[in-house]
Amino acid sequence: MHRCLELAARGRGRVGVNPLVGSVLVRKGSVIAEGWHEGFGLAHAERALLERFKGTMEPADVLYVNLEPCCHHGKTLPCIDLILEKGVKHVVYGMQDPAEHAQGKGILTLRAAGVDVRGPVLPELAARLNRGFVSLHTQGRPWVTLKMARTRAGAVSNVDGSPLKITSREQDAWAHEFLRGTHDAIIVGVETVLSDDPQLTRRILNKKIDHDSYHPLRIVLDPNFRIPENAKLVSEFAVGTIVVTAPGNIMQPKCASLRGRGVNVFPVPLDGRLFDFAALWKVLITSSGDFHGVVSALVEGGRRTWDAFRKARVVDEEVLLVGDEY
Ligand code: AOF
Ligand code: ZN
Repeated sequence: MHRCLELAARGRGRVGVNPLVGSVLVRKGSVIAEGWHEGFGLAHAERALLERFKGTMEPADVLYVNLEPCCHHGKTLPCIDLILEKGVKHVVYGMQDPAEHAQGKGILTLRAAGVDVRGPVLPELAARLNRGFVSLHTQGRPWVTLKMARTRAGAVSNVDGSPLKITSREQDAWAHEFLRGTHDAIIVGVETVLSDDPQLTRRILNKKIDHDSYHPLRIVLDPNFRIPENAKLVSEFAVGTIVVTAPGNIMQPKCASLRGRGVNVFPVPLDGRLFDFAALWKVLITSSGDFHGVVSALVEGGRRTWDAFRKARVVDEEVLLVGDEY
């Protein structure tokens, strides 16, 4: 199951609103085939494995998968049909699928067909890996982590509001590797773009770590469409950046210009001076064009953005980095 979770994580940034799923086939204690869900709309993990496996299934072979196999017709055919067709007799799953079309139906159907199904195995780790997918199906919105940094004295910026370098190289390395690396998107308010002109990429701080493979999407909340056209997020790093703004701004020439560079500009109605959260989630969890939705977001600031998320009671986890000033 640990191997399933490792394989599953390879789908990060590719599966959109789908779960991260990995699967292994075990014979006499050894893994003889592997598969994982490689992208939105593509084969599920078990299907990827079973289609790739060219050997003959033996009665004692065990198929492991970190999410209950599906029995519904979605963008792909039900995995349980292929599991039965290939003659798999033993299945071990990590957790039940919280989606309405599942919730144990896959397990029951396999058992009814005579398959020995065991689980859940390591359900806490499985649910932690898929906390975004679980949040989508239980809370109707992405999992939200708030990231903050402050000095030991409590400052989050200089007295005049200008940015203050608070965290150490080691803390930055951790934030890039483990925080940015485990969320589908980073969210910032436009104030942060105006004051810091950030890149919001995962940078190689420790050359031994391969940060190149995965970069979360970058989302800027910009009600009044103040983002400068020369901001790094919409010039150097235009592809993979999403600017969310009030619907009235879509007619501005700047919108066409940003879209021409590959920036996604999404209109979301306001509720007072801020975005209507329900409308924001709807846009973020809906697939459109090359955007397949996000189920987890790391809110990196600034202060007003943190406050808005807290006030709306949509924060699942807060990470506080305490540093000296650098
Ligand atoms: C995945 N990958 O490996 C597994 C999934 O629209 P579809 O056909 O891609 O179905 C998506 C649903 O299938 C998803 O919500 C989840 O309930 C189930 N299992 N999905 O994308 C996988 N095993
Ligand atoms: Zn499936």
